[in-house]
Amino acid sequence: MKRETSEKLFKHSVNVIPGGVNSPVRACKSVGTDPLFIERADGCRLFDADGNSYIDYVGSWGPMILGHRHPEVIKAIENVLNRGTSFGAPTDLEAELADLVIDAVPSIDMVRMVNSGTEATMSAVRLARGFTGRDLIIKFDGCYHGHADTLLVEAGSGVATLNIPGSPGVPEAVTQYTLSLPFNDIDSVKEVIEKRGAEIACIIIEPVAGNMGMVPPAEGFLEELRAITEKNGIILIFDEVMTGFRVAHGGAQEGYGISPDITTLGKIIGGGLPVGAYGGRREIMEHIAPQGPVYQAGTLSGNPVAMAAGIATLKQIKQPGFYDSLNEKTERLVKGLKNAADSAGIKTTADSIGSMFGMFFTGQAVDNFADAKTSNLELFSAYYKGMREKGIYLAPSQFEAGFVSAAHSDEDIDTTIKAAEAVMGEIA
Ligand code: KE4
Repeated sequence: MKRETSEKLFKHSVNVIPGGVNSPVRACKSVGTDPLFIERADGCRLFDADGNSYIDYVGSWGPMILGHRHPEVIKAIENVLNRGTSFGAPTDLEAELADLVIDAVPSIDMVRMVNSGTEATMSAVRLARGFTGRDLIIKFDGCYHGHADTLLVEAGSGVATLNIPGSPGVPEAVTQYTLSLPFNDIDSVKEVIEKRGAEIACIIIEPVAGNMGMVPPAEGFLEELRAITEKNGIILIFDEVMTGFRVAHGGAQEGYGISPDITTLGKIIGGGLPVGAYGGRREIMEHIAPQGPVYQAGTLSGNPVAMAAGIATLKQIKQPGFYDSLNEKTERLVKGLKNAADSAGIKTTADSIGSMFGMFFTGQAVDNFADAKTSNLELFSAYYKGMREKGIYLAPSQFEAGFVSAAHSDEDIDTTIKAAEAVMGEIA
């Protein structure tokens, strides 16, 4: 495929933007190639600067569950522009989106809009600390909750040891309050709570992990987590920035029947515009300024244009049957990808939850980050590049999830499976 224009644009961007991108994963470094510059998108397709078209399974990393440029979303954005773009004052739209979130997620009585998933999780952790008066937090290896200092930690060696900063610039003084434990390992949680339960403000988890590749919770893991946090007065935060409105209308918490104390959201609720949110039980949320003492603010929080896009999106996905056909398509896709690998003798572990999917290039089961890291990254890179050459746009990392949209047709799924059959044969 022709790449000249993307290459030219990338040469310019790398001079003026670190790595030429505004978010690291987009640079495609981990798959050893350069990024495509996207000209436009429509339905389930992206069109790059050289005019090549791709079936898109990244969907802007989750938001585009309706597909690109859904007419209702575009119309809602056009309409709101007649009112203006930002007032720095409350509007009817914020409560309208809040209502749609509260109706969909029973554990949420009140919700605060912010501008990104990072802001949502950062604020949720501060709220949990403010509400409990405790400092320690627990997260899980391989779960990503955005880039707030307190959540950018790598697992220390050994379960209960304190953590090491996950990036230069994050002081030990901050990460000393964050413990990272193996995902799906309830014993490690029990061990830490045994020792330091009274100091722990919250446990934050992606109920279905999507940032180490897709890793579902082990049978009973979330239930035990809910029980033990309840018992110890620890706030349970479900980070549903990716899974919210994705794995089910009410998120993973609906699918698994768990009621967390705080939920963080993002991506889909902005319909492609910058929106994050955190919400939960009224008695907790009332601690947020200006109603309570826990401070959190944002110039563009609840921005009318972003709210309009989110409202239009959530109205579409609450239509009856929306998830049934979407989830079926996803299951068929993953089965096809897995069969393609099997026929080429390539060992993979593939799965889907709702319209989120993952495929690890490893023959073993993947229950946590350590398992995920047994994947063959060269093989994944060859697969990624081969599929891109055939017009299939996947996430450029083994440790990301894929997404199917309502705009993907059965024919698009068939085309994707055929491309995988060819590529798997080539790379085997
Ligand atoms: P943002 O700050 O990127 O809006 O959200 C952070 C975040 C929080 N929680 C979860 C579960 C998330 O998946 C994310 C962001 N996801 C990544 C994709 N792995 C965004 C892509 C990127 O970093 O460019």
